Amino acid sequence: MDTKERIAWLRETINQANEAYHTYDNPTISDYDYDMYMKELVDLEARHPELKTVDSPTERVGGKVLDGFSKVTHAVPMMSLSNVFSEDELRQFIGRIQKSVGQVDLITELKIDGLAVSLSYEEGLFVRAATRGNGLVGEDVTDNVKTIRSLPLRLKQPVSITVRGEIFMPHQSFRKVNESRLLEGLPLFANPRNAAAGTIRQLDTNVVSKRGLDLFAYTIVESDQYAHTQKEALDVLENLGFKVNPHARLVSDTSSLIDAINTYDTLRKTMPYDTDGVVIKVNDIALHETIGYTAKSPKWATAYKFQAEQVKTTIQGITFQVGRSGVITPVALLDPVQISGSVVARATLHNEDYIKTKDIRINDTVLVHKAGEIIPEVIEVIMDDRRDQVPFEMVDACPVCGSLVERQPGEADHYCTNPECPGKTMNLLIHFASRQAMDIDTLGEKVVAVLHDLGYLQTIPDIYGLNAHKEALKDLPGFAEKKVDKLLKAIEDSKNQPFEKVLFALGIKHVGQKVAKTLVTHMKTMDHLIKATAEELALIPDIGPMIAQSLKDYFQISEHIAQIEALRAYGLSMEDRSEDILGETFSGMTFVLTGKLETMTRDEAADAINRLGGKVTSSVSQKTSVVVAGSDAGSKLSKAEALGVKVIDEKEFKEMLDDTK
Ligand code: 1X8
Repeated sequence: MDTKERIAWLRETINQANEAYHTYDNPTISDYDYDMYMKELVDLEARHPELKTVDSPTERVGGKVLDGFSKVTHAVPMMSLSNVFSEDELRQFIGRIQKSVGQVDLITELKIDGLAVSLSYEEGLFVRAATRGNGLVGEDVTDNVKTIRSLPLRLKQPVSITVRGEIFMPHQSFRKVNESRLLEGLPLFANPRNAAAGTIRQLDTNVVSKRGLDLFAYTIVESDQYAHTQKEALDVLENLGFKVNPHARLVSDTSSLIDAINTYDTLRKTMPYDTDGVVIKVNDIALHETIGYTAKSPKWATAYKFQAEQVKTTIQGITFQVGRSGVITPVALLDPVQISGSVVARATLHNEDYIKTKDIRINDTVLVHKAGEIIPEVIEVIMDDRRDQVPFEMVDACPVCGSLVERQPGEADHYCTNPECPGKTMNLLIHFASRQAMDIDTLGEKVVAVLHDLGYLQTIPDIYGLNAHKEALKDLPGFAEKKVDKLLKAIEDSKNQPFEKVLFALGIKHVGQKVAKTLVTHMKTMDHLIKATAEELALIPDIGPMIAQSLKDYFQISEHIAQIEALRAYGLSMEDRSEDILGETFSGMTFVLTGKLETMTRDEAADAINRLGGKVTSSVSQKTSVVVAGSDAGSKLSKAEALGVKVIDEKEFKEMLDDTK
């Protein structure tokens, strides 16, 4: 097999595996084989760019950073659906249709709770995806939609066709996304629909590729050219290679329609994705024009909306939690109720604005639901039940230490202003010792509270000074000798945790596990990290300006630096020892990478420079030591030449690296 044939074989094999897995839930090859084939194809395409095609499965992995989204005018407007909320309204809808065209068959389909997209194909090749926008003009989200594995990049017939469907985030992906956001200290997505919409508006296609979005196709635009009925249109979509929801049903009278809706309402509770109703359409496509349209929606279709599971309860009190960064979060204490399968007794009230906007008060009767099946949330107050409740006031003193509470302009959260607030400190100490951080097994919430109250633990470094109080600790009630020995041993063992764990354990705002790992990979040592400018930090992939600023703010505080030095003195790791630093050959040198490199990515080149003690910056100045210019280098190269900065090509750069081996 020559390279061209091998590439064709790999594409075919990966595409078939993709379709089997993502469209039919029926895997045909192992994840391992899939990854190996994909890697081989990526490598081959990198070496033979002339053999790359727009429908290659490697197009799905992302790798593009977009500047924004351009506007797209829909050739056929994307209409919305009218809604009905009761059996009565449903009968009226059917009555109007029968008046217009007589007795007809209807088709029912699940209404997927995501965001609608329009997908265009030319001669079978996927060319564009656009959001609904205002129905007439949407946004071009082609690069992001390409990463959705169940979307066919090439149809099974070379047709030029526009298809509409719904992008959604399955529950499993939603849980994973929020779990990792929790660890990163990022705000959680309230529900899968927001998560899907937020993801589609991401500028980094790599991020989109990893979020686990999915897509059901449900409409062919100008479908009369392909089918006589909507049922046939769904079959056409499936035969072209789209993922089509399997729960469509034909009904021919109102009572079987109502039966169908009730079946869907039971079914949806076990579905692995959110649905918010049933779409009901006239099956015969030729009748659509006859029945017609309003300005906004077709008269031959409607959406029957399900009631979300909302439960009535009362707010018995509002309490305030102090997080490790000092954020004060109001939490409603509820009369416990069962919602979507579990007992709920607390619901976050987010912040002052949330409470004020909804005018939530203690003793109010409220409706509570689980946002995205997970996070209990107060939706609204039942005002008819309100008696003489007093309006909510945000606390002006920290509920733990009594210090002043402050809200910065432009922020929704209140913070405790006391840097030594025990609430903050205790949560920070608990976080530091937690399993994902330093993993000091026996230093849990209760032990921290006791040792903190007795004055043994005020700051993080105090943990490592505890062995000096060994005898005193053994005399404390509930601290038998064995327990103290175990605690001190766990503390001693934690000194072996790698730098990335130490960095995460410090509890810096926005520095979760993943961010800590990325920072360590790129900066290597605590000293580099402390000295890095916000610009240098923001050059690291996945590190945005918000994280960069948070790091700068943290290191600005002298107590934080003193703590880090104390921890270093106790023997904690402040540098990456995973891949030994190869040397100091590039120490003191500043590099700028420009243009396209052939044998390595820019990230890999930057890594190699960092590992040899050098720095990489984005712009050329007098201070730049060397510019590495790949092919198509632009203004940075001209600037280097103008300033007389040394310029080398990729080959010379490789030789420099080889010399250090
Ligand atoms: C919206 C949706 C439709 C369907 C499913 N889910 C939706 N969110 C469907 O037809 N199966 S149709 C539609 C619309 O026309 N706005």
